[in-house]
This record gives sequence, structure tokens and C-alpha cells, in this order.
Amino acid sequence: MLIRDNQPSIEHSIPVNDEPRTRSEVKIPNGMSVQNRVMPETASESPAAPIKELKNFVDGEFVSGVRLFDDINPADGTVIAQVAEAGPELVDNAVQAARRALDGEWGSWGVRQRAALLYKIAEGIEARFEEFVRAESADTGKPFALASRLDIPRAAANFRVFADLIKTAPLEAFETETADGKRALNYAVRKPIGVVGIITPWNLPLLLLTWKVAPALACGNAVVVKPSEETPASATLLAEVMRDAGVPRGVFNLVHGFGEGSTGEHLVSHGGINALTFTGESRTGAAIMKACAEGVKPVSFELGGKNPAIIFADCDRDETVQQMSDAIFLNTGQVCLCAERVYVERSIYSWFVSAMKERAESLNVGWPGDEATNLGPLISAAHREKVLSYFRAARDGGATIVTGGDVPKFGDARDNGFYVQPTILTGLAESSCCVTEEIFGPVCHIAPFDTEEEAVAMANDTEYGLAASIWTNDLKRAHRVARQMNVGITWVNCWFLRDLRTPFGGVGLSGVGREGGVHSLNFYSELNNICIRL
Ligand code: NAD
Ligand code: 6OD
Repeated sequence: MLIRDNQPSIEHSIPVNDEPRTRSEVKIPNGMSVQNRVMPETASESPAAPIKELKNFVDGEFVSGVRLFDDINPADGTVIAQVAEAGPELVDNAVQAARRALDGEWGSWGVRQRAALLYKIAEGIEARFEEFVRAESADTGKPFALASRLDIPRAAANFRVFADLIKTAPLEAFETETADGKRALNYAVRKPIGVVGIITPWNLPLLLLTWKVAPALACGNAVVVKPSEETPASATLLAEVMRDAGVPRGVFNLVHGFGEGSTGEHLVSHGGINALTFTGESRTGAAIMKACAEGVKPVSFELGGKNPAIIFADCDRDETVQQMSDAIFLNTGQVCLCAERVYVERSIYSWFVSAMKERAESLNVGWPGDEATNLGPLISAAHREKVLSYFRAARDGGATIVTGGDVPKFGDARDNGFYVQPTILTGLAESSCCVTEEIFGPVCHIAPFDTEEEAVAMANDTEYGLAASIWTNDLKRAHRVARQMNVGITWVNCWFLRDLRTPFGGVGLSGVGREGGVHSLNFYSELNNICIRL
């Protein structure tokens, strides 16, 4: 059943043609057509905005912090804003404001009223679409085209989907036969869990933040959100949208800052939060889990991945190469779902490696605002250093660098940015750090396999378990192999094709719990079972 409120909000498919939102279109390599209303005047113009202060948003007001830190544009290394770091006192104010909101007017709002507010927030994001695209691109360096077709539309869709879902969410009910021949009626009512702490990463900043804020508000909670220190801008714009949409004071609070020893740690260790939802690195998840153990707080974690793709000889070859290009390189490989381990049936291995090499070399690495750009920079100098360290480890380990493996030279301001070349490696042992550890860059290792069993064993030989993709035209094999993947999500002949009602999460180091659809509603609610003897 599709639940729709005349908005195409439930499914959000990345690798298909979207209806262009304006007449002007940009072609990007996988054939997707996207809107081009946010392009800068010149192709080489950096999307940097004038320096301004990005403030915290607490109890309905924008407020400064204990100090300022720089927000850097990864495309050219320039400082684009100063960010106000929230100290422990401000985090405490935010949690107290959230608590007051729950005890006040917001606590009495019904589902219809909350859903109406969520639709208004979605409209508010769309009304400022271009500003959001620019903010997201300036913070991350991602191409405007990508932010226009993925990040910002998905942020609006997140609010619509959870508004739709909360309006139609069923309650559980059981009629119980008692030992004395009588009956009882059990039914569960949904109540907000309380003040929810939300901590998010930098790779898909607004998409991932709203993926958690929307269901939390749909369920009637109040939130304190800490976006990544690398990407504070779109969250700050969202606070304006919240204010303008009429979100009551204290329901949405935003605190900026770093993780350990800073705002993130203050938030997770605050006794006033009732639940914590986090997206980021597995190591960080472990630290947050320890902090949350203290108050036995429920946690939901979406963590890292080292995702396999298995390509069988009977796949649709052109389609597979086209989609694998996204699966490896989208967002400069900085998507937790990206395929970093690619296993290819030996009979088509050489062909596939050459086809992917050609594909990688056809990608344009460049200014985010340039229509021709497919890949922007990595998020930061530190992250680039991490990715380059894996390129060095690959060389030291005897890998063949099929393409890439270096920093591109531009001869302009981009040389101050954090770019790397799209890179394909082959010839490494499965025990190599490049094959076992999450790199989070535009790079994959491709290895051959001879049998289905061998492919499944290699794919599952990891501590992670987020996503897998299988490429074959043999339906029985697709079902058989998909069931054997130790992951939260398996895609067959597609990648990152999302239906927001489905369970999303990972196993092992890739996460705890599931969000999406009713799974989100269950995490962000307390179910209170009422048993009435009849
Ligand atoms: P990160 O773990 O370094 O940071 C994520 C957030 O946690 C940031 O806001 C950061 O400030 C905060 N943080 C860091 N240490 C903290 C601490 N001790 N206490 C409280 N907060 C703390 O992750 P990142 O580098 O921003 O993002 C990249 C990682 O995120 C990759 O591993 C990627 O796979 C993962 N990721 C997973 C998913 C998913 O859905 N599974 C989605 C996106 C990204
Ligand atoms: O699509 C989503 O809902 C989601 N959480 C995607 C995560 C992508 C990781 O980078």
C-alpha cells in the first residue's frame, strides 16, 4: 500500500530520472537529469557566502556560544562562516527548553496538528531550496546538482513521509481470553519518548538530520540537535524554517560544536535527555553508547560500512557499470552505503575493471557549481589525509592502481581544496586494510570470484554489515544470495533506491536498531499498553 497525500514523498530513488524542476537541465554521467537553477554565474565561482556567524538556536532564539570556530569550504579551503560553539550551559538550556516545550502547548498538540506542522516545514525547505543547496554545497563541496536532486528534496520528503505515517500509524490491539472465561482488551497507545538528542555527520548533512528530526517531531518529542562541526550551515537554515513555520519554542533546539570534550559529549552525557539517536562512525557510536549506558537511555545508531557489491556474469552489463559508478563515487564516495569492495565473476572481471576505469576517468572532478562537475572534494584536509594514507597502504601492499590514487592538480584555488582522484584498486589480499576498513572516499577494490559460495563468503567476511548490492539477471540466484547477506539492506540491480517506509540500519559495527517507517515511530515513541478487564 502506498500512503500518499498527493505528494510523491514515500519513495526517494536516487538512480532514476527525476522530473526536472525547471526547464534548465544538467546532464550528469549516469544520465540523471537535474535542475540547474542554482548554478553560479561563472563555472569557476566558488559557492562561498560572505563571512557570517552561524548561531545556536535554543528556546526559539538564535544565540551565541562560548567561542567561534571556522566553517571551511572544502572546494578551496576558504573560511565561509564562523560557528558559535555551544558550551555545557547552553546545552543545558537547550535540554531545559525542550522539557518545558513538552510540558507546555506542544505537549497537548494532537497528531493532525503535528502532521500539519511537518508539511509546513517541508514547504519551508522548498521555498528556500536554492539557499539550502548553496549552504549544503558550500559546507561539503558537493556539486550543486547533487544537492539539488538528493540532499534537499530528501530533507523535505522526510517531513512529508513522517507526517503521512503518523496520521495513519495503527495501534496494536489484542482481545485476551482470561482463565475464568471472561475477556480483556489490550491496546497500546503511542506517547512521545521525551527529549531526544540527535547527533549527525557531515556527508549528507540535512538529509540525515531531518531523517531523525522529522519522525521525532511527528511522535510529539522535543529535540536537541547537534550537526557535524564540518557542516553547520543547512541545520542553521533549518532552524529559521522551523521558527517561520511556527514550531513552538523549545521544540527544535540546535547546538553547534565538536564531539569529544565539546558540545556532542555535553549532550550525550546530559541527564535530561530521554533517548539518543546518532549517525556517524562506529568508534564514535561506541563512545556514545558508553555515555548513554549511565542513564539506560535508548539509542539508535546508524554507523559505518564496508559494503560489498557482487557482480555476476549474467548481469545487465551497461546498466551495472552505470549504476556502480554511483555506488562507488557518489558524493565523492562519502556515503555510508557506497560499495568499497566489488566482487566480480571471473569471466567478466577484466571487462568490468576496464569499463569502470573508463567510467572513473570520464568523471569531472571540480568546482561544485560547475555544471560539468560530477565529483567535489572530500570534506576536510584531515579526511583527505586519511584517504591518501589508504592509497599509500595500497601501493605498499602491492596493489595495482588501475586509475587515480593521487591528488588532482588544477592550477587555481581548487589546489587549496581537499580533492582526490576517483580511484580503483585491484590485486590486494582480502586481509589488506584497504579491503577491511572503511575509507569513505571515491575508491573501491575490485576482486574476482569463481563461485557463488566464494562471493558470498568474501562479501560477508567483515565486521560491518550495512548494505550490499547484487547484480544478476537470475532471479532465483538474486533471492538466494540476498538472503545470505549479513547486512541491513540488500539492493538487487540497483543501489541507494529508497522507500522511506522500509527498515534502515545495520548489523555488527554498522549500527544498532532500525529507523524508517514504523521502525522510526517505534523508536521515537513509548508504547503504553493498556489492559482492560471486560
Ligand atoms: P563522526 O562519528 O566523527 O561524527 C559524527 C557526529 O558525532 C558529529 O556531529 C561529531 O561532532 C559527533 N561526535 C564525535 N565524537 C563524539 C562524542 N564523543 N560524543 C558525542 N558526539 C560526538 O562521523 P563523521 O566523520 O561525521 O561521519 C562519517 C561516518 O559516518 C562514516 O563512518 C560513515 O559511514 C558514517 N555514516 C553512517 C551512516 C548510516 O546511515 N549508517 C550515514 C552517514 C554516515
Ligand atoms: O537514506 C537514508 O535514509 C539514509 N539514512 C541514508 C544514509 C546514507 C549514509 O551516508
